Amino acid sequence: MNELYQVPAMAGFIRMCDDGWQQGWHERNGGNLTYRMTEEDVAACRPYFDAQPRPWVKMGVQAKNLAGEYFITTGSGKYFRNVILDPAANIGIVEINDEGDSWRIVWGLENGAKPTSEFPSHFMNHSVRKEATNGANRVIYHCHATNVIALTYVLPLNDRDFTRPLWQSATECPVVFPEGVGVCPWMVPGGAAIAMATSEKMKTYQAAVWAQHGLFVSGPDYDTAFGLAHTIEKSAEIYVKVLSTGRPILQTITDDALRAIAHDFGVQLNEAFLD
Ligand code: 2HA
Ligand code: ZN
Repeated sequence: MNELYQVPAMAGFIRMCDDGWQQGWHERNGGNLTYRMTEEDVAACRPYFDAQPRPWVKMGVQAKNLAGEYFITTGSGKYFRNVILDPAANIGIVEINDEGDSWRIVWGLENGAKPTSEFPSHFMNHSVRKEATNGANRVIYHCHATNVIALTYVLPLNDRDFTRPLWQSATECPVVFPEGVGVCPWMVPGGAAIAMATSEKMKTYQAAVWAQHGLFVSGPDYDTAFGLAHTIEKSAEIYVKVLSTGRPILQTITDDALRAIAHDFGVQLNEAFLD
């Protein structure tokens, strides 16, 4: 089993869970992570799969472009804090059926554990991001990023009004998420409705904010996805600190400065979000 944990896809998954825990974004069982495996990842992990896969379970959502894929996923009710101590009990590998509407566990999630309660959201977002990135996207990550959540109480819950202060609060931001962030209103977690609302946003954005709940990000690999969440949360933290001083904002990054960053770094900023 130790060798399974050294397969890069597994090692990176376990490390990212621990990174998120250490950031303070995963109180109790908060947050979830899924990774769409490559054929090489599956081949490297297959020797460790259970002799008998567990039964198929319908998801309530369907994506034809994910038929036959394998995902590493955190477990429902499991704590990110514990993943590094006992991966097999807290995460697992699931296979998707030919219809793209059911999963079955092929490794891990021991003692009757199930994939994350947000698996339908992750699944729909994998489908949308796979399509939007010509197959490059592999990671979907949901965390309870403290300062992003705090801002959902004081900023208008629309994409433009949420993106602008984030772009203005850290100079890297327009380079890291030039299309901006999508914002979903408060919704009941775990169901098909939040899955559909989020995947609608993820057609345009790499990241979506869930009001009074957290952050949902995507990326081609663990570093990029975690880095995106980290960048958005850092910027939110700065803005929260600025607001917390209670002093008027005397200067910020101007729209022309944002355009200049985009020009020099060769990214296309979402012009609809600029004045
Ligand atoms: O896994 O964060 O959104 C617990 C959650 C649900
Ligand atoms: Zn959550």
